[in-house]
Amino acid sequence: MNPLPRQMTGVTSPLATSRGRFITLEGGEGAGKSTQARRLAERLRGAGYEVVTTREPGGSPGAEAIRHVLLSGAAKPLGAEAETMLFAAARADHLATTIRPALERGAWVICDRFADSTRVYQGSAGHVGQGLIAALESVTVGDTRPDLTLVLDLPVEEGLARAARRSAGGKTDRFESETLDFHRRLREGFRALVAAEPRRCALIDAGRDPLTVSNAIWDVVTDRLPPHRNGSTDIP
Ligand code: T5A
Repeated sequence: MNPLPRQMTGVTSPLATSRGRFITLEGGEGAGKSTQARRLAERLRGAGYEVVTTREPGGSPGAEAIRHVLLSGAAKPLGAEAETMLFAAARADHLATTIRPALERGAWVICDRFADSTRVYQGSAGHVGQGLIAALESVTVGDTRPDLTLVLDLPVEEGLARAARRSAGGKTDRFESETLDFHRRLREGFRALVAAEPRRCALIDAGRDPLTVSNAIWDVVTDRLPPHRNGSTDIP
């Protein structure tokens, strides 16, 4: 589980006068997104940036309330389309309350899951029509699209085993308890997303140890989001 969004204040950002950068982490269950979001935030903070770490569903008080409804399974009887609309409602509040204000003041936002999770969980794996998903994304996300999406990829069985070890035999949530076939469709869906949008997305081999994965992520971030075009200092 992710911690609730943390916000660093009082740190001077080298990009304080321009829009911040928006990085999302995506992937199947237990891929290591929360672990890597924390590590990336630490490195960016070490470089002097204000960083907001957040997550979906959730990331604002209203969206956290909707998260509970979704992940407890309470919304499942309403059907996949209704769940999709609830994810969108949570996202709209999260964007308005947390993400856009942070980007506007020049902070870097690192978000554990975002709209691609809806495309893949509800769309590719859950069979909700792409028309509904695209319409909701257009209304909620608008032009607040991620600058970079890191897709953490590893075999389904390994991800589920990690998630199970982390919950130590505790209850699985609404999506963890889906079939193996559903989780395989998720992996294929995320890989297809990277193939379709290679400029925005990067596939990260998440089957390696956490330090190796975080070094690979750092290489992608420094390569794709060089800060010097704003006249600020390089990320070391
Ligand atoms: N969802 C979400 C949708 O269906 N549609 C949507 O639009 C959105 C936004 C969210 C659920 O909602 C669904 C997807 C999800 O099912 P969640 O509780 O936020 O649920 O869970 P997840 O996002 O799936 O995150 P997890 O916590 O399950 O996995 P993470 O964050 O990928 O993994 P992490 O970092 O917590 O690591 C899991 C375990 O593995 C270890 C960690 O220490 C931890 O114990 N680990 C490693 N072990 C070995 N090697 C490594 N490299 C490791 N990295 C981490």
